[in-house]
Parts: sequence; C-alpha cells; structure tokens
Amino acid sequence: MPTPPDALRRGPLREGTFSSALHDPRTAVVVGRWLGAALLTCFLTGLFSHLVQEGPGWLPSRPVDGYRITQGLHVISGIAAIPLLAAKLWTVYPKLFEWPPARSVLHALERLGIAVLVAAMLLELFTGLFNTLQWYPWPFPFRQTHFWLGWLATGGLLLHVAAKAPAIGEHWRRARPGLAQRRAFLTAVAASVGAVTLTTAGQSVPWLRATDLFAPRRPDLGPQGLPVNRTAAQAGTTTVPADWRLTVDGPRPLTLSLADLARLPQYEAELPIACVEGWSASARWTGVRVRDLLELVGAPAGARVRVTSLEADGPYRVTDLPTAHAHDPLTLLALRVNGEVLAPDHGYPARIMAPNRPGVLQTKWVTRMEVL
Ligand SMILES: Nc1nc2c(c(=O)[nH]1)N[C@H]1C(S)=C(S)[C@@H](COP(=O)(O)O)O[C@H]1N2
Ligand SMILES: [Mo]
Repeated sequence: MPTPPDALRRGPLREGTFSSALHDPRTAVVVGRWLGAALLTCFLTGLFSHLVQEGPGWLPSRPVDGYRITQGLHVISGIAAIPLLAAKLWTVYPKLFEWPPARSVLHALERLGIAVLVAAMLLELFTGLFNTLQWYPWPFPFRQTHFWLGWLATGGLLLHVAAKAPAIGEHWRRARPGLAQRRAFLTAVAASVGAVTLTTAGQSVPWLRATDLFAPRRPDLGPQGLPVNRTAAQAGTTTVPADWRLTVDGPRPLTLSLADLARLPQYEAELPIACVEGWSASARWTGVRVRDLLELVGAPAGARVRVTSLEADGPYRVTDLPTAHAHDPLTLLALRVNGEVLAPDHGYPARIMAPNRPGVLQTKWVTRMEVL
C-alpha cells in the first residue's frame, strides 16, 4: 500500500490511524447484505406507493390492508436502514483517506460514484425520516424529490455492488474461525436495528403499540381515537355551511342533504387509514356505499368518480376513485366513525373511506362527486 509523502502524514493520513480489525471487507459484506435487504424492501414498497399516488387506476381494492402493509414496511425498512447505513459507513470510512486518492481514471470514477451514492442515500433516508415527522425544512416538493433520489441511490447501489462483486464474492462466506470482535459488533448493530424498529413500528403494527415510544404518531391518539394529519382548522373547514349539500353529478344528477344521506341504506366497514407518513389505524366507519350513489345517478358500469372537498386548496382537495374502488361494496361515503358523527377533523359532514387506498386519498369534507 503506498503511503502519502511525509508532509501529509498527519491526522487520518497517519499510518496506523485505523487500527480496528472491523474496517475489513468481511464486516462490510455482512452489514452490506442487511442494508441491501432493507433498501430493496424500501425501494420496492416506495415505488409501489409512488405509482399508487400518481394514478391509482391499476390498483385492486383488495386486500383491504394491502397499502397499509406495504407503506408500513416502507417506513419500517427505511428507519432500519439508518443504523445499518451508519454501521456500513463506519466500517469502510478509512477508505476515504486511501493513498493515492486516485490510482486510475476508473478508480477515480468509482470513488466519485460512491460519493454520489452516499450523498443520495443519506438525503433519501433523512428526507424520508423527516417526512414521517411531517417536517419539511426544504424548498423542494417532497414526493418527487424522494422518488428521483430513490432511483439515484438504487442505481448507484447497483453499480457499487457490480464494481465490488469480486470482493463481495470473496467474503460472502464466513471465515473460520470467526472474529469475536466482529460478532460483537454485528450483535450491537442488530440490537440497534431492533431497538429503533421496536420503538417506532407500533405506529403501523398494532401488536407493537406497547413499545411505540419514538414514532411521531400514536395511532390511537386524536379525536375519536384516530390521528389527524390536516385538521379542519388548517383546511378552513371548521364551520360547514348550514346549507351543505352533496352534489352527485352523473346522467341523473342529484343533490343530497345530510338528512337525505342518512335516509339511504347505511353500511359499516372496518377500514384502515394508512397514511403515507407511516402511521396507520383501523376504525369502524359507517355511511352510504359509493356504488349505491353511483346507481342513484345512473352511472354506467365501470365508471370512475372524482371527489372534491370543501377545503379551498391543498394537494388532496380533489381525488379520483378508480373503477375497482368506486364499485367495491366496502367503499363508503362515511358519515360516522366508531359509532359517532365524524368530528370536524375527520371530515364532517362526509368523507371517502375505501379499502386498500393510501390515506392521502381518503378525502375529507366531501362536497361533490362526479361520475367520469
Ligand atoms: N380534503 C382532504 N382530505 C384529506 C386530507 C387533506 O389534506 N384534505 N389529508 C389526507 C391524509 S394525508 C390522511 S392520512 C387522512 C387522515 O384522515 P384523518 O385525519 O381522519 O385521520 O385524510 C386524508 N384526507
Ligand atoms: Mo396522510
């Protein structure tokens, strides 16, 4: 290994600075495998979530909990990837100071690629984490940025794995005898991953609720036992006009008062709100079936429905119910939750609740539905 000229041999460029035996390829491979599994899960579930939000037309309306599970996994694997990435970076960071900085053009390119990979990965994981806290301390739109950074990080990762394939192959199997120090390090890494998972996953996994200490949301706290992302006050819908009517546009348009809606057959469905920010919570919703309303206005079979909220603006004021969801018997224009009239924060007087649908699309304060 060439060493730097005498004048530069200080700080991290001194010989013997990095004495730990854990800055070795075997440790990097083991931690890299765990990190790779977390990132692959995170990337695929994230891609799914992005496509569902772009245009959910292709998504079936079952299983009821489908999106709840994929988005729960997305946030769980993303949070788990943070301590794994920290461990991986610690294992390999002495390479940052290798000498000479570039041995060849190819080597320089590979190092540049790793710089892009690490930057994209850190930004991706931390913008995601901040998103779960609903904290947006940046001027760019979250979802698009998170999506493209995801591709950049994943592409960079594939190139990195390809470039390192020989070393990965060489250290894939455990060396005998194993290193006690490495075992201790890996146990500590696994314990950190376990700890962050146990103390945050309760926001989407009901049986981990008891240990949910650090997740931004408790899925059972809020008005009527459910969290709220955008409140009625924020949306400017605290006072619903006394002459509120639901307009249903179709071949035979209708206007319905709350009393008219209450006279229609009421159905009950146990459905989750599965927020893209990572929390999810199930509740008992009661209201009118959307497909009954479609029938009343003479909508053709296979119709889609555009739903508009009373809210004056906001990215979720207008959403579309694709065919599968619009006609699913579980899709409700909900008027009640857990036996009570909807609280203003949950969408009084009426909201959409459909199975297998991201929370962002469960439109609150509905005022108008149009057959498309
Ligand atoms: N009109 C309208 N509906 C909306 C929103 C919104 O901002 N505006 N937020 C959505 C989001 S992000 C979620 S997670 C759910 C949350 O429903 P809840 O507040 O009743 O728990 O409502 C959805 N419905
Ligand atoms: Mo949400």
